[in-house]
Amino acid sequence: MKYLKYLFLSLIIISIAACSDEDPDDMMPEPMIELIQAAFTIDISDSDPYTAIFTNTSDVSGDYTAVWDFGQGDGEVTDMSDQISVRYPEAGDYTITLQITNEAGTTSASEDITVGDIGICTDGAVCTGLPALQSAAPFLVGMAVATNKFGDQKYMNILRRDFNSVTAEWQMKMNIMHPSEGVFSFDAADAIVDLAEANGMNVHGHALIWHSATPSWVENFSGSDEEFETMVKDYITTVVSRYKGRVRSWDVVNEALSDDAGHPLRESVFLQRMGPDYVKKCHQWARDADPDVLLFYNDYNIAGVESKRNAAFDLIEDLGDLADGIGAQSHININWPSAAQIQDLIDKTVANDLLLHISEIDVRTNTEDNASLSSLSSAKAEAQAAKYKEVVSLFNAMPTENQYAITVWGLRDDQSWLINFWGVPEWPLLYDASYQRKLAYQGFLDGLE
Ligand code: 9MR
Repeated sequence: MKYLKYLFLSLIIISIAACSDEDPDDMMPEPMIELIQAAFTIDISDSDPYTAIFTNTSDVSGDYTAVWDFGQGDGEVTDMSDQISVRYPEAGDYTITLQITNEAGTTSASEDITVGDIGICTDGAVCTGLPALQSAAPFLVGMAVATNKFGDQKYMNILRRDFNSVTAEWQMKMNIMHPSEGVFSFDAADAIVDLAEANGMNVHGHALIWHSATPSWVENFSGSDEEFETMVKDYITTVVSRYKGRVRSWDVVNEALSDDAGHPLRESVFLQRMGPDYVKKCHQWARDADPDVLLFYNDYNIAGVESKRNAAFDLIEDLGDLADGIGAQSHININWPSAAQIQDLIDKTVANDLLLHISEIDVRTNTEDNASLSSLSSAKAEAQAAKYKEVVSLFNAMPTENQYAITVWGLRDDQSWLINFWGVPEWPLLYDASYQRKLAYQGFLDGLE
């Protein structure tokens, strides 16, 4: 018994000694449970601009629960999925909260969204409360469209909401509609005209003849000049007749003038094969095919370069009754052209009893300091809004009977042709890459006041 007592005491002493050598961490019976910080991201569905997709990005492990409040007054919902889609059909402001709970406690994250009349905006700046362009403007407001975007619901919602006229950005040009001899391809053009018709939109046809969109079989036409002319006549007659009564207006020969001194007709296969009267002939064939269609002469730098403006009005004067209007493309920038130059274009349009189509407007910002901007600064965004406002306001003030339309050359900044063309970042349009309305949109509206 006495020995047992000593043995027991010795064991206690040994175990105390052993414990005191141990790392204190190893003494914890179980690993510590840490709080999980709740986090989530919001995306807007590509197929439905009123549906938000919430992705739970909390760094979860072990046992936890995820409880959402989607801000629609439906209370809390426990949902452990990684991604949840929720539809917000009603306009308004919503706060979405995610709570993550584990043994260590609860954390939460919240984000606000605004639902406007074109769907969900994740940035409330200028995305709601603004009227649609087409309801604010007393003239047609056009958009350059392409069928490859027709599956994008957000694009379509904005198109239908803001615009009441369309121009095909490339799908109604000769290289697309007459790709090889004897072959016509109207699928895309038909889809554009059908869309416009289904939505009560005007269609501006662009462009019957353009040196930059001439198919190679036409460039290298193997027949005689006479056969060439017959082919062009057939082409124009076929296209204009096909869309008779559905396409309200056509650019007949796009950019016929060169930029050489005096702006003579540009060297092209049409000038070479058909002679200096070729523009007039093309207008005549278009007029014969549809006597009611409006015929435009469309070119760039019409406002900004005085000599070209004058040359364009001279060319139109030569066309007499075969021209109804002038298309000033308006690929402009925040500093150019000046209000006085635009006003001169307007005055000459009115003096010549023509319609004016601001036919392809986009406003560059990244034109100074070697295109050093890598994002749109607020100063440039404001300058851009001011330029849109100036153009719209001058156009709006001209006699109604001389206004045809203002057409914007693309919907979203990142879809603009200018980015590839100049090879530098640019943000020339009214909507940013996330379909948020920019200050430029507000500038357009301000021009209507
Ligand atoms: O923006 C258009 C671009 O997507 C096309 O690839 C290109 C060729 O069809 O045409 C661009 O639009 C031009 C318009 O038809 C005429 N004026 C200049 C425009 C920019 O190049």
